Amino acid sequence: MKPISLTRFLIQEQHAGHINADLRLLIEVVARACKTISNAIGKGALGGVLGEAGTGNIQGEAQKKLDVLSNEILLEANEWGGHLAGLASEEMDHSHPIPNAYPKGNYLLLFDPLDGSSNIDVNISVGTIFSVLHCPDGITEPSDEHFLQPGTAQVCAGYTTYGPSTMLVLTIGRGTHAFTLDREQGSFMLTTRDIQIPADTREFAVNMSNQRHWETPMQNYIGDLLAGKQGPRGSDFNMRWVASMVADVHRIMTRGGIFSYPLDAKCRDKGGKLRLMYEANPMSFLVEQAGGAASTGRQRMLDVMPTGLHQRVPVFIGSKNEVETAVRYHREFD
Ligand code: AHM
Ligand code: MG
Repeated sequence: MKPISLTRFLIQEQHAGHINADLRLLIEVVARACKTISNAIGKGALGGVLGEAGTGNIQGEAQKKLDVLSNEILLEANEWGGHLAGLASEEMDHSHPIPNAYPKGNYLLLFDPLDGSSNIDVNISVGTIFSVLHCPDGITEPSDEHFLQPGTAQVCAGYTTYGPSTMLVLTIGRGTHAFTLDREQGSFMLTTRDIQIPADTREFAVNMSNQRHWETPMQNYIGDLLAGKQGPRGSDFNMRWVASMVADVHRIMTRGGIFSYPLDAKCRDKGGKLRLMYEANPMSFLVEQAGGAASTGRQRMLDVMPTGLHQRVPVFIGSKNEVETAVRYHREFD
């Protein structure tokens, strides 16, 4: 049977009363912006878009040309549609209220326009991650504080992975679904409905070069995985690390696994490496909706009460039983 398009999927969800017209439009606009980003990435060196932009973001990280371009594409596409009250991006210092010249809606959109940007110049998968919240009642010009809502408040989350094929993975809180971009038609087509992440796994993803900087429970957890069949876990575990969170989480969506970016001595002062609002929360919503779990190691990710727009957190995400095991190592140590 021919797969249905994202447009048709969203109209069906609207008719069933699961989303309203504004949220449908918002998702369509984000998906369209992701197609534009996909085209820019696909051109590679021919498009003149590789390399450094020569600027830095608020977190002191060097921006790539594609970081800046992807941010502009998402901003421009979403500003005038009338479905948003404001936007926030990993690449912008502060949130961006919709200018008064445009119609306004009731949603807030947050995004990491191009995640994994260290991989752009080497032609390895990168992605876009986004999260949608309600704008608090009575607020027409939201500021940073209005975005500080826990992950449980998300009404929608998704990512696009720009790999051998471009895929959009989406949740509106009713399962997690994957759409593949049909490049000839220019449409995202529903290719997996209701993704189910296996509860058990023998595959983990972590930057092992940080091992000496980790806390004791993380050292113990990974040490036991590496001990293999003879160790306390009684199994040989395999390791994969793309260094693009979107690609690593997409692999877990497809065949299970655990992804971790824990606290380490280098990122301890910042609270972790990955960002709660643009990376951890949307990915945690998607993974939970696919039967997986997500934690900081000490707390369910979606329950974390944010204190800053660019706040960072430790991340353990993926197959349910494996995430619970990693959390147990932390609980028993603390
Ligand atoms: P970015 O948003 O600046 O691209 O940073 C986030 C990325 C994640 O995609 C990835 O998991 C991690 O940083 C890679 O870190 P490392 O360079 O330590 O491997
Ligand atoms: Mg990122």
